[in-house]
Amino acid sequence: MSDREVPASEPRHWWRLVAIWLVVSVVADVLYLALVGPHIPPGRMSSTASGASFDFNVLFVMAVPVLVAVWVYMVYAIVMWRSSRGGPEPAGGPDARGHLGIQIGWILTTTVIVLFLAGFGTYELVQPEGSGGGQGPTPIWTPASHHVLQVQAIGQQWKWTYRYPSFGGFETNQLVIPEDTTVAFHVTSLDVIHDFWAYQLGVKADANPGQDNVAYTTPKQLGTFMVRCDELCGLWHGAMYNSGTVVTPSEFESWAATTERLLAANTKLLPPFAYSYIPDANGADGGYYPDDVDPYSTAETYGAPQSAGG
Ligand SMILES: [Cu+2]
Repeated sequence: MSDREVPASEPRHWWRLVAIWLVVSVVADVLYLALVGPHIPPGRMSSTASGASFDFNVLFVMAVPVLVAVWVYMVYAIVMWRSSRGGPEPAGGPDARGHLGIQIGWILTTTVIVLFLAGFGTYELVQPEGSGGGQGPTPIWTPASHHVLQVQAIGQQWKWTYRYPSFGGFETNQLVIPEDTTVAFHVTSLDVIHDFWAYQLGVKADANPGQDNVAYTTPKQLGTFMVRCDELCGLWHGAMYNSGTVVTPSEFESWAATTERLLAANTKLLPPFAYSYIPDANGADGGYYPDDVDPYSTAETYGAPQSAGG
């Protein structure tokens, strides 16, 4: 900014503001990264969770200098140009209108920030393997690993169950997955729209009836994570949650083999594993339950209108 219209006695406000902004921004960003950054949710439990935490930190580190610029200017103006300091009535600073430097600087800075964030955001959305978001039945961004464990997450009012197609398709309400193994969650629903949200894994995918919605992640830490329904799905939506566990690959293999054996009798009563099920409680025309165990099949009053003789 030019000093041409500023009296010689005036301090160089512009350079002072820039210096204060620079120092406060650097200090605030360093403090943020040291004190807050490591604790930003959803944490580091999986590849996709780490990615989400990293993105939050990048956004915050970029936003802080913008916030500081506004606050520094405001505080500086309140202190320097308040009328109780005496002197002549404040008449505003040097002209900004028509100032080519300010115009170019303003447009360049905002353009660079917005374009960088658009590019960065798009890249981060793609890697790794779609960032833990549901990609529909035919994912574009697939894992490099060829050892991918398939786990089906089935939402229904109001609980989650899980099927393991590579272990005979058994169904359980326990979500157990192995560490350091890429997992493909196949998310679907038997009734209304739910949303499978494995919070600490950074995985979130809509559960739609009749749809197979795939989301990938690779667990990186042992422990427990929360699973919540994140789509308002009826009266007990708020109670639709359980937890999952990341165990070592060998613990997983033995858990899965044991559970497959223990549930073998139940698994026989289930429909064969499929990537989605027709959400029809009557069962007679392809619903999730086979006719002989369908809890609704005797009444046949629920669901679509019945044909004659039904
Ligand atoms: Cu739900």
